[in-house]
Amino acid sequence: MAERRQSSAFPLGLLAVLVYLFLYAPIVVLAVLSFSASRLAASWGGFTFSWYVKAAQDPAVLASLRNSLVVGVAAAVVATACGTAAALALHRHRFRGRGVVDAGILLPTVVPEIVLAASLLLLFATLGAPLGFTTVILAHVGFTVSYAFVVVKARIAGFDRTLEEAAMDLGAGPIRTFLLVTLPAIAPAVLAGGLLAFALSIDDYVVTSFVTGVGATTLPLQIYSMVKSGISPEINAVSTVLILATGLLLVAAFLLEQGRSIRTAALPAVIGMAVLAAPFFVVGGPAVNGDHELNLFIWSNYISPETLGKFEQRYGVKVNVDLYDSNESLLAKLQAGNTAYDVICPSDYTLQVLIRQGLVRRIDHARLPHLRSLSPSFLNRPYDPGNRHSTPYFWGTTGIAYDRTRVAAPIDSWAALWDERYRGRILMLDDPREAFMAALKLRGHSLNATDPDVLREARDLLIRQRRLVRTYNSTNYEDVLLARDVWIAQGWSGQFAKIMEQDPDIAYVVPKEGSTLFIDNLAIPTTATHPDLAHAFLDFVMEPEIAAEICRTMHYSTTSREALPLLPPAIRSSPAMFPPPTVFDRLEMIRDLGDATVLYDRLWTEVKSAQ
Ligand code: N2P
Repeated sequence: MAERRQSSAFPLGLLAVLVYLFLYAPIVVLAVLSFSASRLAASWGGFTFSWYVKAAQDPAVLASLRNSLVVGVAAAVVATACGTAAALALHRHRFRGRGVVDAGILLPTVVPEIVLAASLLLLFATLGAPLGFTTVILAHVGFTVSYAFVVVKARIAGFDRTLEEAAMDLGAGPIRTFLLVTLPAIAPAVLAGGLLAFALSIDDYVVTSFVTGVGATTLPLQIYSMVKSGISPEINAVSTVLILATGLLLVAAFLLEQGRSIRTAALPAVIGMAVLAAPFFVVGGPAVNGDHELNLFIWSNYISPETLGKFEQRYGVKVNVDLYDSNESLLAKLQAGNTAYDVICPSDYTLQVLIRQGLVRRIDHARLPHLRSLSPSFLNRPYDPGNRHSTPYFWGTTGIAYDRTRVAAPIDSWAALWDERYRGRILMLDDPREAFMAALKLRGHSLNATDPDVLREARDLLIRQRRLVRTYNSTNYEDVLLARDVWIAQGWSGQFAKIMEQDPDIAYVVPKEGSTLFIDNLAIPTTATHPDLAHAFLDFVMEPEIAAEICRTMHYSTTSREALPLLPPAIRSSPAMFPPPTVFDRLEMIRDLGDATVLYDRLWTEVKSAQ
């Protein structure tokens, strides 16, 4: 019998080991790479500790870490207090419907996080609550309270109430009884609940991304925005610290739950907290000056920290940057309201929507002396006549970049993105209008088509293409091509122009069937809290030297006529950045399509969810 048990335990044990390996392999890889000296996030280049030092000195990382700690502690304290109170109340009072109340508290643990996030945002918008620290803390209390409740409830199930009665009989009032008898007995559970709530709060991305506002970026949001602006090993270091700290806090919570003493659990808890707080002691906290800040919401890969540093220096201010990768997310954020962005960067067709909905304010040309240095071809366009609401920032094209040594070069048609030979090696922008553009152009239609039959045909083409597509990516698509994860990619010109400087095997083409010309513009939201500084920023980036620097570092095409002579010849002659007139002839601009936008969204969802 004993023997049989042993033999059946073996494969089970092996299975358990494999499952653990599977679960922990990504974390181990991440942790190992965080010590790699190579600049590429996914390759080993010898041991170094420098990414940790760099992360600890990065003001954005420090600010977000501090925010995470403030939110985590506040949410944990409130959630644990509420969870404990609810657990005690349900333990003491028997009443009809108790089961329902009990289950009701657990609801947030089973509701999909995205639904919770959207409903919280809706609630705050209805109440007119400005998004920021308070809303993030309230939201975190909302989803952590159930966990605190469960942990405390499990513990007090075995709590002997006669102790309380004895204390009362001896003359102690309810408060004294609670403080001297009940609380000490359930303290380990309360602490465990608190630690769990804290760990969950520190880790959260989805809910936070919905309800946060300017200045309340937490560490997970910061990590994501670092991923968006190009993967660097610094992210590996930050992520490793985050995983280590939450892991230790969870161990402490687990020990307490198992009935271990508070002293035993103190060690992992204190180390976990210390790991999170360490960067503050190493380099001191970031300096923040609430009155002198500019909140910028801009496309990723659109401005460098160096350029922002120059603006900060000149005006003695701090620039907070949030990044996005689609016009749709910019629009969603602004339409939800209560954001405090001072400057945004919508594309032509999105600017048109924002103007119509009154979400951007009129700009004062008297405060924009450098407007004159821009090229007239980007001014006074139909989406913003007279530039009453915006200044053009960058322009570019959508096209295909590919590795000419691995595909049948030269490529000149959108059909290449449907070529079976490149199955699994194709990348498409994760963008409804741009993906549909490729399919529409391939069939000879306008990229602003609204005929449902034409759009359904394009949808079918895109569904057919799905199994050839390795990934949809609008963020760092150029890196994916540079690493040869794909050989052929749809994307926007600037980021491709950048990698073409590093890698002569990469070519860029605007397909013969035609493509998108975009003009992305700076505008000031109606809700901006620093409109003066926003004007200063708009003018700053139009100064010819600054405009040239932005163009040189980001490789998107400048709208400044006076910046052109200041550009190095390699950039001036880049066909991806400054295409010949023949290419212009086949470009079209995306227009806002009003009601038909809903159709695009629906069909795009069908493409993305097709099997
Ligand atoms: C920047 C993408 C360019 C924006 N990451 C295209 N409108």
